[in-house]
Amino acid sequence: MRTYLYPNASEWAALTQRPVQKLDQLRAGVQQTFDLVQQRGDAALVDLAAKFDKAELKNVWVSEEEITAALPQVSEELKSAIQLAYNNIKRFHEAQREVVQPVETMAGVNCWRKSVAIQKVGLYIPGGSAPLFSTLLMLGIPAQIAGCREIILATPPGADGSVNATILYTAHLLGITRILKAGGAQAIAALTFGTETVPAVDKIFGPGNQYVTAAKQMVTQLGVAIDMPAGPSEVLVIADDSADADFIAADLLSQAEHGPDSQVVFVTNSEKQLQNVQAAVARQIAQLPRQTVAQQALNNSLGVVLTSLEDAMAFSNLYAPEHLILSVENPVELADLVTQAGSVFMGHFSPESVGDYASGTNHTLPTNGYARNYSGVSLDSFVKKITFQQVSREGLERIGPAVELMAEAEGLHAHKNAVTIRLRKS
Ligand code: HSO
Ligand code: ZN
Repeated sequence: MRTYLYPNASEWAALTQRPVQKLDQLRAGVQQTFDLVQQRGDAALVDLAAKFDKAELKNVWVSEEEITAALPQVSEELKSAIQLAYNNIKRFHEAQREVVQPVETMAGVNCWRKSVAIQKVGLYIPGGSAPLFSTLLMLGIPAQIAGCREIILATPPGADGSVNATILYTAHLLGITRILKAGGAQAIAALTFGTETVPAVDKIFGPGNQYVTAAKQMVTQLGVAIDMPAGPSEVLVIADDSADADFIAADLLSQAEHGPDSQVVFVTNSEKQLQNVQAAVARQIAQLPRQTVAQQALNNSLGVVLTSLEDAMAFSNLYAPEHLILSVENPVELADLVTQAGSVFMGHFSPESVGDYASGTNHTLPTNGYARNYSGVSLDSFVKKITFQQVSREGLERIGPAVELMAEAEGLHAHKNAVTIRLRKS
């Protein structure tokens, strides 16, 4: 952890800089994958699974038998933990439903807005060392509440051609039956262009490696929407002397273990607390199975001491972290000053892990400084908001002259005429 004692405000911008993502170099390779999938459809997916996942696939879709066989492989304890998370996430996202509110903007002129599900969505769940079935809950639950007509789950197969049993169990719980064995840029290609068996979708969600990230960026040029631009996962912890250094170290390490490029930032108003946290991190990391990954992330991480918690908050707002933990005596006061963060964890007993898994909030959040201008995934991410209006004859008489005048002033006479012609007829 690089440490900085009382850096000047003029130095903060440099300290809050993320490493630049080098996605441009990946584009040519991703484009080749796109071409293959576009030309050869499912056959290309089979070839690419052999090449990248070392899997021999007879069918790119998970069969019903595979799902049935997976269900008993998940322990009852894990099933009830998943159920608890499911209930909380569902509750929190259900509350995001918007009621239609008709507004009579003037007599006889009625306007309203209605949320309508995005019809076809693709959910990408990475495989590999940590199969994130929790991410499937975070994407599948709002998709289900929104009423998306088709939900396609794409996830890479293991070398034996199978999909992780807990991912299959979670999909089953969510009622998702279309599970595509495809990872990387080829999964994004299949969801974008469609194949003989894969429907092309309207929006693609979910995290992935840099190929997936580059591919998702590229398909936005082709009319497919994506959840948000992605970068490595990150946490910023603000703590004062009231915090327990062991708790903070655990929070920093929980983010560091995600990947070697994870971003971990610790900001405090106490030099003593910085030392305590560093010592606690050194103690705890030795016990972690993923210590090599966590250590790499920690090597690029940052510990900063500032003169006040207000300064710490200003530093955090500049960084715009994906996760912000306020491990301070009065988190409510400090939380009022948050202007840029994906999700905020307040007080000493709100570790990021609870939000990652089960409290109810969504863990698909803006990284890489995008918390400046993006929100995390929510029910809104799965709907379009369509506006409607209905104007009566009397309403048109009231509003029409203003429209005619404005249309004429813009030189758009056909616009004016669409009103005039109606008002002229009896
Ligand atoms: N912290 C991750 C989400 C996650 N954590 C999934 C554990 N599983 C999002 O930044
Ligand atoms: Zn996490």
